[in-house]
Amino acid sequence: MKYVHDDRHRLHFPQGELFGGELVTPFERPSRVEFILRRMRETGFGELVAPGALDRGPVGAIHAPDYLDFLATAWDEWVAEGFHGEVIAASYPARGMRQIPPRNIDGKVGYYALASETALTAGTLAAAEASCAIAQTAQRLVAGGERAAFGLCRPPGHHASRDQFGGYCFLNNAAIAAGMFRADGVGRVAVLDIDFHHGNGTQAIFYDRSDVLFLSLHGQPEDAFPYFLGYADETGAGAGAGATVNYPMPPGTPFEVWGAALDDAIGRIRESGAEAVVVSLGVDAFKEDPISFFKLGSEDFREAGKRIAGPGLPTVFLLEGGDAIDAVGINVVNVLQGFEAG
Ligand code: SP5
Ligand code: ZN
Repeated sequence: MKYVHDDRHRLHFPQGELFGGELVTPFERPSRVEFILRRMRETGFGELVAPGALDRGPVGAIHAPDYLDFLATAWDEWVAEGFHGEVIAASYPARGMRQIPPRNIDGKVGYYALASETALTAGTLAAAEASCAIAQTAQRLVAGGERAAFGLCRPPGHHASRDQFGGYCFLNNAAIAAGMFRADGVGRVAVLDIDFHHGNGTQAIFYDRSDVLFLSLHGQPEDAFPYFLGYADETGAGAGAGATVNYPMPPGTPFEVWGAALDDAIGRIRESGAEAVVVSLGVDAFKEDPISFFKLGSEDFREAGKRIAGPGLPTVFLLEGGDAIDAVGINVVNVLQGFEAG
């Protein structure tokens, strides 16, 4: 399988993540990519491809112009305001308040943020655009006839909505890739999100559309980030009724239960008539992930990959979450190897 990567992800490495009232080194860090690359090389898996230039059209089809403008100007405005730290949201348009982006950058960040753990820095937009270009190149490989491709996207994307960043995400790579399949004339696309966290951004982007099916396996919102979306009764709206499927699961969920949800999701992809699949490939369902609570082992990821291959559809794998430990490389490559064996 071809895989797409380049080094520009390093431009995004905030010093701080707001966690338990402290600023800690972000869980989402550059070494995640190194662990995966090392494992790809160790196992001789696949063939490295460099990304092409970012195609801004498909980005603008998913994200709002004012949001893209915010991402482009936030750092400079923050510095001009006299702030010395990284861009972190502190004030939000909460219940009962007006949803109007203010002029002041401190307020504007709150308007365009969905959570405060994610800091934006000088290099963040460049890294997010490079990550998106990786996703686009992986999509192009598959649209061009490859059975599958893997994009080592960093920063990840599935929490980013049309006009909000957070959960370590800025541009929604999976949504942009799915939109590109549609623009290529693929009638129906499925986004299968197996990251431990609910793909709130992807869900919101496609919630009222029938042409992109969204299925997500995740920690239930009662207990897990992003907390405010991902319940089972969210099934789509309007033309999109029935095209969103959520599998929220409780702390301690083992592979037997998670795998049954995966089988159900795959069955729905088969029935939907989808002609391509985008997999939001987070491996934070792993039992040792520090911010998650499922109990998958490394071999379970291989089995998951095998099952994802079942429908025989062209498939783009895009990296989402999964912590920076050796196992992140093993688990990602296990999914991809399982897919190829499946
Ligand atoms: C892409 C991705 O995986 N984003 C995840 C963002 C999660 N950020 C907030 C994490 C809060 C975790 N709280 C865990 C408590 C652990 N005891
Ligand atoms: Zn995650």
